Amino acid sequence: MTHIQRSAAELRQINTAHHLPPFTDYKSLAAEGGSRIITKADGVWLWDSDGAKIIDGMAGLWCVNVGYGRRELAEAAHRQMLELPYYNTFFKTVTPPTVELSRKLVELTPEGLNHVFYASSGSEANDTIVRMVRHFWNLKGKHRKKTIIGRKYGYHGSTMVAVSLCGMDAMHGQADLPFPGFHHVLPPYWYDFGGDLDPEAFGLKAARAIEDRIRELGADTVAAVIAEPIQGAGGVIIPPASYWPELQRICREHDVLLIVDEVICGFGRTGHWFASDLYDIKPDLMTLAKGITSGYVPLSAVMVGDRVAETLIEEGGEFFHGFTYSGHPVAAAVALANIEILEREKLIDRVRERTGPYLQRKMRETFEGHPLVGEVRGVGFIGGIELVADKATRQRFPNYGEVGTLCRDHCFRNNLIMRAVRDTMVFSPSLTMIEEEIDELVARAKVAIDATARDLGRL
Ligand code: PXG
Repeated sequence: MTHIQRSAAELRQINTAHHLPPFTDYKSLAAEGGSRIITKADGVWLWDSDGAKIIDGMAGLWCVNVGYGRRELAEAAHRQMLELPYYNTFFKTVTPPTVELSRKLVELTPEGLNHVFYASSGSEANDTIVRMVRHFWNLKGKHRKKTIIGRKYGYHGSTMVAVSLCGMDAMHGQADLPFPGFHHVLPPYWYDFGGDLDPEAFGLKAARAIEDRIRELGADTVAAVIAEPIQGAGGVIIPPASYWPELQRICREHDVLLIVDEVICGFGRTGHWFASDLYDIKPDLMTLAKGITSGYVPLSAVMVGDRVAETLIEEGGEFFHGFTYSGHPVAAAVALANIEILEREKLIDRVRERTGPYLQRKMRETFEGHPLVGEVRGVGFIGGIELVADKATRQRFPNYGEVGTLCRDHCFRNNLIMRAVRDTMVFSPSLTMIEEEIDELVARAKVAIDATARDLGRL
């Protein structure tokens, strides 16, 4: 150990004094006594500095797909660091693990995605895509094709361009964003926006909101649509079956590129390698991060479809874009070892065929009749639970978001990690979670949701 051993109280005090963590209200965190200190992890379990054992219902931040404590990943990093800890891919050089990973990603991702551009985070990958898309249409002589359309509650990262892609008003407000040329339309969120329509009719309506915007702006000015197959950070918004076929038709008809952000959905989250496999999506560009290394080291990738790649290669000249760590050999070695685990242990098949249906069934059985719960939805190892004032009318509580936070705090106190997105409780555990652990996850969620209902006088 190279770092000094300190007491938890001391760590908390220093942290509060000097660290500005992401998405945090600093004053209220300090008032609450600072951050909880996570000290170790194994499988789907975390431990904090008080020795509490916590079940992780979120796989970190939707990323630790193969679970914690994998020696193989540590060893892959260790081996690569000793052999070649770093070399760049800028000036006509590359490293073997990076080459191997490119081949593997092309093999795993949907047909037609045959090239990879590397970065270190989902945000950087999405920034890269915007640069690439603009370059592409410029090369095609369509200099007016610049606008990108996303959806409300879409999440694509935190850099200036990634925030512009996001449909998050609070994020926009703090930074005078989005930049011009970034639009956001109705998400396929039947529960909040479906009104009297049945889900399939609403799915068509949501897809056509994109078409309406394309028509309004003129297809000759719209470069691309960006969408998560299932909106994760926006509240696990699962589109009706009618949505994706219609959205793909619209992109094709108006000659608008389709960017599919698989940062959360990729690498098995839905019980398929990619949600594009589940929904039969043929993207022009695809964003990968998180599960690509199960979060053990930072890595992201842009999968580039043949249409864009061929133009960049044949007509593009030098692409003036890249990061010091694009194609980092240690990250690539860890990604390869991670993919090997997913394949060897058949974790994705297990989620699709056995543990995913078990998790979804348990959640439904436990919560569908609950007085506070309006809907339980999910696929594979991702899902959401809607907390509502009135189940029949889908009426929200006043101060939308407060009840979710209340419930999230009950989870936290009960040694369960579940995220609240507004008043939707979301779960996304490691793909390694087995039935006994699922039972524990659901039991603790029940304690938290019951406690929330009691606070509100509903139980
Ligand atoms: N796209 C999607 C779909 C994401 O979910 C990003 C891009 C950005 O990736 P980076 O690596 O730049 O963070 C994400 C990230 C949350 C939460 O609280 C979700 C994310 C990140 C942090 C918190 O749900 N998703």
